[in-house]
Amino acid sequence: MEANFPRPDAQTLLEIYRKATLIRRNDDRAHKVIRSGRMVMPFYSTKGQEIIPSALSVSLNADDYICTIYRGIHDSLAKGLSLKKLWAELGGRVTGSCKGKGGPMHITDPSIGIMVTTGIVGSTMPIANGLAWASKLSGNKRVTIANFGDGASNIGAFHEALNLASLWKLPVIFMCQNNRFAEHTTFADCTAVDKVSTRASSYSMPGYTIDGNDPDEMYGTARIAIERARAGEGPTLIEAMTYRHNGHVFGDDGHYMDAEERAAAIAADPLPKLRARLIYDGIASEDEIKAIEDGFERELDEAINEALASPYPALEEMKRDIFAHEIG
Ligand SMILES: Cc1ncc(C[n+]2csc(CCOP(=O)(O)OP(=O)(O)O)c2C)c(N)n1
Repeated sequence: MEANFPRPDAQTLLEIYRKATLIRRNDDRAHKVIRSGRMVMPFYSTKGQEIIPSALSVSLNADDYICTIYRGIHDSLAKGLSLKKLWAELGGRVTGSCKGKGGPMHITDPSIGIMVTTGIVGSTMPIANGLAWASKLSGNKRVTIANFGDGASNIGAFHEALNLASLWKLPVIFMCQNNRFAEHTTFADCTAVDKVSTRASSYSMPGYTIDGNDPDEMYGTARIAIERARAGEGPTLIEAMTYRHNGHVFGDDGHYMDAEERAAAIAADPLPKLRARLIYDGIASEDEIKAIEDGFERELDEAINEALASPYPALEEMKRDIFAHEIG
């Protein structure tokens, strides 16, 4: 990270830990719920990637926008999505964030700036440009985050979107979460450059490759990019290096992942490190941290039980919320 980038203060670090813990506990719980047979859903784990959205979103305003992908529950929770709306949506229930019509791969809650979750690889970037362009035209100073994976940086839409965002100085941040894998393919097997961030120079914007699991680096770089966007200076490409602990989707054992590399990444898990730092630096006591963790477990119990007790959407809902003008 550049030496002059800002660092998180004690309360911000605690907030980053709080968000990252919520995401981790939620991910662990989703695995348990699927295994128990209580819910059936496609599930793309974000285990290992929690610090990225947690350290980024502490610098976002409530009305800033994010666009994310199927592996994006961490982004949505960090932006403030309620566990109740999330779990109801995961279960396809009418009380979900999309009235149960989106499901796990399409979590959306515009009321808190979660504008889209998409399954089309590479599509967050042009959508984010559209939102950012609208912000620019209206002068509302909102910043848009386009989350995507390393694999998506090889899609044509990535290049088109970076070009246009730079040309029009759009208030957008291209947030590449480089977890080392596309579906089952390693980064090196499908990418012609060593670093995604080197592509930023082709489109005249700043590009950074940072340790996305380091809360200081992630916070500092995201804040600089957010301030640049808000000041009307244009987009930034951030490549946050991380590691996907699990396979691509629930049920994929990740046999194609190098076993040593995977074990090393899991051993370097950033969450216990941050937890120990908070205690060592006197930012929070063991008891306070335990209370946060236990609180999330209780919230999860409640959200899951409530979701399972909620009804599915009625048949009449099928044609609603599709077009700007309802067709009845
Ligand atoms: C346009 C398109 N092509 C292919 C796919 C199939 N597919 C789903 S996920 C995925 C891997 C994407 O990897 P990456 O962008 O690195 O994101 P990650 O899953 O690692 O977070 C692919 C190829 C798709 N959904 N959309």
